[in-house]
Amino acid sequence: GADSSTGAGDAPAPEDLIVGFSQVGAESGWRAANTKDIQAAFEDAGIELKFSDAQQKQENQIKAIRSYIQQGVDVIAFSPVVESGWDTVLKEAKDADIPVVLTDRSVDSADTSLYVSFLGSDFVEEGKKAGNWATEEFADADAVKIIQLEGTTGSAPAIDRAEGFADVIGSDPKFEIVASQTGDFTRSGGKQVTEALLKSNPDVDLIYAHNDDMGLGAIEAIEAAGLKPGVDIKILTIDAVKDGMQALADGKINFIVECSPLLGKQLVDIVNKVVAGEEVETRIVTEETTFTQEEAIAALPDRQY
Ligand code: GYE
Repeated sequence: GADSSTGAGDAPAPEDLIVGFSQVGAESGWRAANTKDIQAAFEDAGIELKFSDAQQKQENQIKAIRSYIQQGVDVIAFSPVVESGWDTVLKEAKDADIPVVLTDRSVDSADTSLYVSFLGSDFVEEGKKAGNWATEEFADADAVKIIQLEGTTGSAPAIDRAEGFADVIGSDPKFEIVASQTGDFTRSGGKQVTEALLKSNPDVDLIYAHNDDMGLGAIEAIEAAGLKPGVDIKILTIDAVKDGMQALADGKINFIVECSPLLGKQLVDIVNKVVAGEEVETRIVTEETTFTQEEAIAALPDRQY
């Protein structure tokens, strides 16, 4: 807290601020890039960032948030691993007058006064973009069997990416999701689930993975089964991290919907506004694109993460 403040609306100096950030985990390339970007942005801004990694466990995030409340940080930011079950701890932050910013993932709390802003992607839109590609890619097919590799159960991106995709492909009965299981957004999860599901569904046409890492795990499983990823079985993913883009350029993935992890600068901006008592937008949506194999080849040399 600043002690040199002279009146309402005065922005405290960056070196007087402390922000507590509770990260989901280190499950994917996306997450690694997100962590790096957030840490770098606060470093550049000269604002102290307390950082904790919840290892994909909600109880760890709740503990971290409570400890930030106890320490009296100026702002709490976090990326909620799952959507539900946050009201109690968010109420505790509110009672302690500590503003909370949701970063990357949302909560399903009915009381939106529990947080000041939600900065991140529109995951339903991402799922729709994935569905639109599938519709075009398989325009001439009579039947399309799909395996869906879901993200972490109960997480906003897993729920919304499934929903957006189903919304689009659901209008054409030739598309059938023959199996859908969580791979927890990890490469090893994607590999294990694909290995198992390929045995019962050897004639699958498309794997829709909720992130690149699970798609990369699926590639390993498909190759181990003696098949060609991207050719015998097409692969559609979300994120566009470097390893995913490389696999896309190599022809092993067929299409990637981008989800940007570069949220650091915007988060710093929100923090600065909140502590200065300025209005902040309650929802800030990240701008994103999509990549074909040709576009991945062109974009790879400049890809930062
Ligand atoms: O797509 C996935 C990560 O919440 C948008 O989490 C994020 C997702 C991202 O593990 O790779």
